[in-house]
Amino acid sequence: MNTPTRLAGFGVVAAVVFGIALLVGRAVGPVAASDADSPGHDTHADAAPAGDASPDSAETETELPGGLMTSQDGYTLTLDRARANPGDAVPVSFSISGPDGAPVTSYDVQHEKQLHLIAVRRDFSGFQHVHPTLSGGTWSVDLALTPGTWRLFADFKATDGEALTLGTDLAVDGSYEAAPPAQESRTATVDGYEVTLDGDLDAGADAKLTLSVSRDGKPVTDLQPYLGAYGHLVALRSGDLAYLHVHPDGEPGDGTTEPGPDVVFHTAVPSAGTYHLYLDFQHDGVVRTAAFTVTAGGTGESKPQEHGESSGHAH
Ligand SMILES: [Cu+2]
Repeated sequence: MNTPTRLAGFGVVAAVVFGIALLVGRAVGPVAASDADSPGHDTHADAAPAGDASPDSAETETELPGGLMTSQDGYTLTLDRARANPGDAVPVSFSISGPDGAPVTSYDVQHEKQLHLIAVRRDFSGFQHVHPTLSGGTWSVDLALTPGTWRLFADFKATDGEALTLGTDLAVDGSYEAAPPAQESRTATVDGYEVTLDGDLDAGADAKLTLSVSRDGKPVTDLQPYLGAYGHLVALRSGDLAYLHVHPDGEPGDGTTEPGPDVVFHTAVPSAGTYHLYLDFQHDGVVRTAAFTVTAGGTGESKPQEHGESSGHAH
């Protein structure tokens, strides 16, 4: 596929994860190219059905963020049961069928796992990032579920396919009160850790986000690798829960990447709007999640966040 080619041009390959997520922000490229009908630009020729000259059909395929669809490229995510009772450890199982209709049983390892499952209630409560176990084409895991509608994201790469993130809803019985709409929030406290987020999101533009971890007022400088990185960042767009999964600049053990307190990410969000960001990080053997809410402006908009303070970190 053309993914590697595009990423090479992007220049922040380290930030890109599981394939398509960040390409969303690159969508400007293909659109402009198709308008110009540049010779040698064969992406659309490959993607569009023969005889269909409409650029729209091809663009739709290449521009969608991850996680919005239950079925894509022949792969379909199906829950064994789309309804569950609430509980602290609710068994949830699902399968992913391939282009031949049969459950996929062979997956490539990405970031140390064959499949990453993200679960979040649709009002952005109860984020979980877990790793189900595979048995005969069925994935199983326990989730902590409160009443409400949950979105499940399966982030995987079937051995015969491209990296995909499929999404589906799980209805959890019981009455509940929806969480209030999130306000902009750039400081998170979890288990005595304080995590701050510095940097702005801009629709379609590369953004540098610096997350800094401290405990008891002291910077944490001995973060532990979790799934091959000092942090994993999931961004979900408010409204449709479009999914982006971002990994930080640098890797543990590469000789230059410090184990905190800063973890630096580069990402590009597909549109202006509000994004919920979840940082998974590991310290003292425990993985914790820090949650943020950030509003992305359109290109050229001014934002209240101060840039200057983070510029001293030479990463
Ligand atoms: Cu994972």
